Amino acid sequence: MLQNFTSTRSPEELLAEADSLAVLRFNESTETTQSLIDTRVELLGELGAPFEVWKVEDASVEHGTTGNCVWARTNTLQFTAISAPLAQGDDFEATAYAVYQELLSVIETCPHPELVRFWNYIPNINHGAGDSENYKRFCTGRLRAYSKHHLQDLQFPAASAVGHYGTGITVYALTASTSAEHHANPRQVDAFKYPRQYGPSSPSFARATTIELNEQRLCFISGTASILGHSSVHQGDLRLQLYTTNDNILYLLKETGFKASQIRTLRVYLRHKSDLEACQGIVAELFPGTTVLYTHADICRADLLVEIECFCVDE
Ligand code: 3EB
Repeated sequence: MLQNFTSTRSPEELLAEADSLAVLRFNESTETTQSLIDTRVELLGELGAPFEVWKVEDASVEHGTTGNCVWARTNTLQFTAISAPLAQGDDFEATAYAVYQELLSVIETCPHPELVRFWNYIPNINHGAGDSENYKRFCTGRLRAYSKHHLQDLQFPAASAVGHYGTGITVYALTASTSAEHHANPRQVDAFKYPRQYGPSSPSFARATTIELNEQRLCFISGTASILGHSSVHQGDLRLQLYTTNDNILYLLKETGFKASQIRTLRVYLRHKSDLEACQGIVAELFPGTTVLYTHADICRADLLVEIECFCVDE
């Protein structure tokens, strides 16, 4: 069974465990640890300095490096990560293209090439005006790389794309040997069909992706925000944005055949640190008893205050 949790043990110790598939570090750090994935996104709350861990109970994990990618795999799942430095003035489209091109090449030739879930962490995501906003440039580079690998709309996996205050782009991906099913949200326009006003290239992701693994179904709900149709709603109102986000997540649970009680972990990306307490209160009301990780991250649309992603297991 795939497990997702946080731990305050050292990354060396966590990575040394035979069944660790991925260990993720938050915040910017100058220490380098082989195989540790740096999100650079800042953690909020009183968790100390935890690491996020994905592990597969009783599996044996093989680790490797191919070019700039680090990967770890069991007999059914693979995590692959890549980071690229970005200096001021570097072109986000070119960097996104290079990162995705290399990542997709490694995935394509691995034993578990089915795209399930991608995470994108991008510095200064909202910098730049109009079509030159970093996120929009990123979307163009990502889409070009997907096209080069003959992947299009309905093959795009669940994803999150948020900003951080560190340096460099990090993308990491979960892929599988079994076929993945990608899902839409009936209340939202598919991201890959967003109209031109959101940028020259639409974002390449599905609202949710499910896989079946060892008779268990797993569901990855993408970063979900206060968007109805294709429009951001409730600008400036954290509470109403969270209610709409929650509704969107409930629709996605229904679409994918999951129940709210099957949500294992939530990750909340919050634009303003000062919203933390209010956000914690509302999230605790909406998702009672669920393990939540709060991070300080800019959302890819400048008018959104919060985005939430979920990992669910059917059992
Ligand atoms: C949205 O629904 C909000 O570009 O990979 C959410 C999840 C969002 C993933 C991505 C963007 C991405 O459009 C933004």
